[in-house]
Amino acid sequence: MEKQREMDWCVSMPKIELHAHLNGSIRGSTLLELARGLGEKGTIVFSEVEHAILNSDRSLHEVFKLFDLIHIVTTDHTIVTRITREVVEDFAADNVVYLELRTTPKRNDLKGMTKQSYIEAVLKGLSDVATVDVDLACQDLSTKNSVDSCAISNLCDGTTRKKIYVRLLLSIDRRESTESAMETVKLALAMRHLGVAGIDLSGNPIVGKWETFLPALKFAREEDLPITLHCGEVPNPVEIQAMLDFLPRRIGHACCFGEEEWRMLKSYKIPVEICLTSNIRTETISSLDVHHFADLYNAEHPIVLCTDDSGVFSTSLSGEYSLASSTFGLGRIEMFRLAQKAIEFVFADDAVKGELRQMFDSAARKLNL
Ligand code: 6MZ
Repeated sequence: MEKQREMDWCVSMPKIELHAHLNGSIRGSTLLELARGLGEKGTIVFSEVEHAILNSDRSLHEVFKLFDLIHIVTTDHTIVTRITREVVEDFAADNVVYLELRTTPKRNDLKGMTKQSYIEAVLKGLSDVATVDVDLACQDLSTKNSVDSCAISNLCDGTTRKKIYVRLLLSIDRRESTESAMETVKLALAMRHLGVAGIDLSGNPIVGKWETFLPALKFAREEDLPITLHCGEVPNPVEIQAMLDFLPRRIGHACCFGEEEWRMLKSYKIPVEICLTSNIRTETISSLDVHHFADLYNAEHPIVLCTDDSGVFSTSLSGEYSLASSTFGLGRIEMFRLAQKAIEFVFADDAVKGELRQMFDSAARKLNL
């Protein structure tokens, strides 16, 4: 009962999500429905896949096998559009007021999909959201572009309905080549006015080399495109140090840091996107009582709670706050302040930050904080 009350309170509070992978946030019911459809067509064996989807205890290795499966199921423009719409609606229903959604642009010649058309399908999904107003870099949406501008103009009509700011980060997958990573950065730059706000480096941490992605990441930096890196999901001191020395705007996870890496991180004050449930499920952290959240929180190091893959790990951002509260003894004011501090780490511009500050101030008054 008490637990449910705290969860309800976490839902009622405005929140900022900065580390959510689009395809990892897919609704479980949608994934099963799509997989069943492919089973009927004989593309996959549904009974085998069903087991992989429903089994919630997965090691990091198994999670990446599941992503391969999810990508088989989601290789269509219309499906990408549907998933995007549902994911944004789910975050909005959880009172997320600012969402940075990251996704890896995919090319699929069989479906006539290019990296650009993939992102256009994502943008179409944002314009299809019906339950909430989506703010997507409004000021420039009127400019003619390859996306149906009529379809998205209604997102910025200034109504007083519930609103969610959405920005996209384009992910470079660690399996990609230097050229492919560069293509993603160039695409992000070309689509900046459509709500693309930055670059992420993600994918299976035991695959690929930092040097492969460095030219594209350096180019992004030269062009003022903010960067976040998945860093230290597995022990790899050389790579972790190189990543920290690169001074990304944020990093994700930081699970396998040694003493020297903690020292560097703290001295550089790089904000960390923390995904508690994901870290436990993938066993990159053995248990919550040894999770680095506590140390970073007590050291007042910049951190933000995030979901990572809310569909794959059956969680929500409110669930992550509730978990942090029950594990680390955070009270309501502390949780609210933690959510509010994330405003300073978003990749959107100062105008959006200003509006988020006002939203949080007014929520604080309503919640009597
Ligand atoms: C590293 C992860 C991840 O891009 O198809 N991804 N990369 N560590 C994680 N921790 C568990 N969770 C998700 O979303 C799925 C992709 O996001 C990355 C992987 O590259 C995965 O294939 P998109 O929308």
